[in-house]
Order: sequence, then structure tokens, then C-alpha cells
Amino acid sequence: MSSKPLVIVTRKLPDAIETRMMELFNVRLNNEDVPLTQPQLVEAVKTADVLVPTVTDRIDAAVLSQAGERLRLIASFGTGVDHIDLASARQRGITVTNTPGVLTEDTADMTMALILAVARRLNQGERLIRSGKWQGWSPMGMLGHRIHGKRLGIVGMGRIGSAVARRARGFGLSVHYHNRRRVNPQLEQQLEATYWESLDQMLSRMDIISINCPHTPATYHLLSARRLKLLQPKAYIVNTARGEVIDENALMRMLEKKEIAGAGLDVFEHEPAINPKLLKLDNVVLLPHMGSATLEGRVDMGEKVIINIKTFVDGHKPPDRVIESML
Ligand code: 8YV
Repeated sequence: MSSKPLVIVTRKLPDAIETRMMELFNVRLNNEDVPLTQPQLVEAVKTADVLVPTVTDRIDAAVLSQAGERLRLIASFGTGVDHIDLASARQRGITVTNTPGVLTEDTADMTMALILAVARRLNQGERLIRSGKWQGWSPMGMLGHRIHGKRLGIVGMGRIGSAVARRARGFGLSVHYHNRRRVNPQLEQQLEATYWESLDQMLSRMDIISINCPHTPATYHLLSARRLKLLQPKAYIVNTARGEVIDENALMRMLEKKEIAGAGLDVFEHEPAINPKLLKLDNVVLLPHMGSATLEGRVDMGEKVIINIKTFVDGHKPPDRVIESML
């Protein structure tokens, strides 16, 4: 690869990141920040040496089948890589990197914010004030549920799940988790976390469920209609991972019928489209995929992207290579 590779960045990134990229690479930026269409993405993979996509770009087999010989690296801006067809990339010898670690704390914060918001009805309280209809305090006004002393079941005990567990202890929640593999005993002890090999059994015994696993073929609709039915009517569910992990229609039906107490959703199965029925429900808190949305986080993510590209261009293995078998 020439010393100044053509790097195509699909969305607007923080100024400091774009400036540094311009110093290091021959960059094509997206100043208008309008997401690329599929034909524009095809055009990008035909010409770029390095593509820097985000979660809003669908880098599927059809796009990758048209990639030019020059495309050697997809340095994704984000941790989740479910928007990239990894098998096709591997077949074509294209390296894929992501930005793990730097959005862990922000996403865990947002998870706790959603747990509190849904259990303590923050959205409803805020709406009441803004409606001008608040008549003042009353003993039975705006009653939610205490989270202290409740059981939190974390689905996916990776970096973010562990960071949620650490916070949850501070809020007096008992921590339970289900993961493909049990985490090491030291970590389990440190987090005071109880492992449930059976997701079904864990679901049926928890007060709050937090989804913190990646979306992969194995976790698509992991929270299926059948599994959601295992939740108790008092249970809350929050999702800061990926909408596809929950069968959203089934969840919505249960929320409508009050078969579970509420949900806090930062991600959606067909985002940015939101099922209109969800908008009508009072017992849900809905956020526009902002779990990692801090300026600090975005800069850290950008720096990781730059390190991955620079290392690759210099002929070394970039630090954040995504290996399919890790997922
Ligand atoms: C990112 C995310 O903002 O990193 C992830 O997996 O879901 C988000 O928090 C987004 O992916 C950027 O591409």
C-alpha cells in the first residue's frame, strides 16, 4: 500500500479526528453527514484502500462482492460489527477492525440510566411537568419501584456487562448473569455475580434484565417470544446492545398487555424505524441509540480507528482485528 492510502470515512467524525486523519492519510470525508446509499457504498469500496464505516452502513455481501482490489481494511468506527458481512470480508482477504473498550463506561452508564428511568418513571414525570398538568406532590403520585435489593440479570458478561455489574452493586442490586462462557472466578468474585448456565432459568427469576451481548447469528432473537414469556410480570428489560437480540414485536405485545412491567430501549430491531405501537406505550423509555454518545467517547473511538489504520498501513497487524470466532 502506498504511504498515503485513500481512506473513505462514511460519516462526520469529531474535528480533531478528521484533522489528524487528513494529516496522515488521503481522506475523503462526509462533511454533510448524510448516510451513504448502497450504490454510494459500492462506489466507496471500489475506490478506497481503507473504508471507515459506522453502524449506519450496511456492508453486506453484495457491497463487498464489488470491492476493488485496493480495499484491504475496513476500520469500523464502533464496537459492534453486525453491519459488516465478516465472512465475505475474510474471503476477500479484507481485514476488519473495530473500537472496543473505549465506549464501555458510557454504555454502562446509559444502561443504569435506563434501569432507573424505567423503574422510577423518569420519562412520565418529565412529561407530566411539561404538560402543565402537575398538581403538586401527593403520597401516591408517580410511584415507581425500588431497585435497591432487586435482582439484575445481565445477558452477556463482556466488557460492558461487567461495567454494568460494577455499577449495579453500588445501587444495591444483586448481580446475576448468563454468558456463553462462565467468566473467570476472580472476576465473578469481584463482581459478586452469580452465573446462570440456563438463560431460561435466569429470566424467570429476575426483576430486571439487561441486554449487553453483541448481535451475532447466535444471539439474533435470543430473547424470543418464548423466552420473554418466562419473565415475571414485575420484570423490566433494558437493551443498550442491539435491537435484533430481542424479538421486538413479541416484547411490544407483552408491554401492551402489561405482561412485563416496562422496558428501556436505546436500540431497535429496524432502527431508525420505530414501531409506532411502541410510541404509544407509557411503560417504555425510548432513546435514539445514544449509549456511547459522549464527545470523549467519539474522540477515543476515532483515535482507535486511526491507530488501526496507521498500524495496518505500516505493515503490522492492527490491534483491534475482529476475528469471527470471537463473536
Ligand atoms: C456506536 C455502537 O456509536 O459501537 C457500537 O457498537 O452501538 C454505538 O454505540 C456505533 O456503533 C458507531 O458505529
